[in-house]
Amino acid sequence: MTTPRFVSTSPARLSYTQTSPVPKSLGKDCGRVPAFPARPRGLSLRLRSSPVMAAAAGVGGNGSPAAPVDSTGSSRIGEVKRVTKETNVHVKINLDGTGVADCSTGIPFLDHMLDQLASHGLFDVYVKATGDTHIDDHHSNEDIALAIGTALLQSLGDRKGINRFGHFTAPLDEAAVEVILDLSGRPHLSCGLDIPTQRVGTYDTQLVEHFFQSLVNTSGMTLHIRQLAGKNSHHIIEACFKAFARALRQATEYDLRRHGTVPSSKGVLSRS
Ligand SMILES: [Mn+2]
Repeated sequence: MTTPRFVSTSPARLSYTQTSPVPKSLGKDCGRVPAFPARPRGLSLRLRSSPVMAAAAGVGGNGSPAAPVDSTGSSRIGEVKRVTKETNVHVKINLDGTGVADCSTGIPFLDHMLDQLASHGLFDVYVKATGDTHIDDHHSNEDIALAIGTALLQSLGDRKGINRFGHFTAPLDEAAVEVILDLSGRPHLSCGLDIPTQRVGTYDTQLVEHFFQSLVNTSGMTLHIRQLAGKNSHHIIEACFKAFARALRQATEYDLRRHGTVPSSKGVLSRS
């Protein structure tokens, strides 16, 4: 079965702000605008849509009310390219997507879980990664989660008008997992999973908590995961990702009664 390509719903043109020298290693990506535009390090990429395209977009693709049109008309898309000696990761996330997943991480079970994130969050999730999986999946798992967290941080922008909180409990047969999250800007993870086997397929089940810890650290999210029931490791992890996807969808959707204001009594939601 072929997976449809990531579809970006609205960006009409791209502009780079804050000029700085482009690293030579990334230079070849900077002279053109491919389907997934490279984000050179040190540059801030702004995706803008025209008023016509914003109107055509109508109701938000994630089932939320249409995004309030802000002064910048920014799309809620985050993109990260992360290259180290251990891994090469490219992530793109559209919060207002339609559930399209295009994920190839080198870790088959993680591909399956990221498909859950897209499908149940109604996000468009693009992840391409290569890494030192000949050692084990640790570095790839961690760096992909770090990049997804950074992409979420970017896509959320100033977090104006969103619900901020999300809470969902997902069952999968005998398993049930509850996820509570707050897009507070403050990284915190409490992970109460009790996974009975060391591996699912080739995937080390210790890496589930490490995935969420890494994602929390870069996104600035408070995340509580609680396992209510479960005996089968695959079921427990999949229920966890499904609950996370739905809770994140809820938190990122718009609360129309907020009229585009920041959902904080402090007036600011940031990581600082
Ligand atoms: Mn690590």
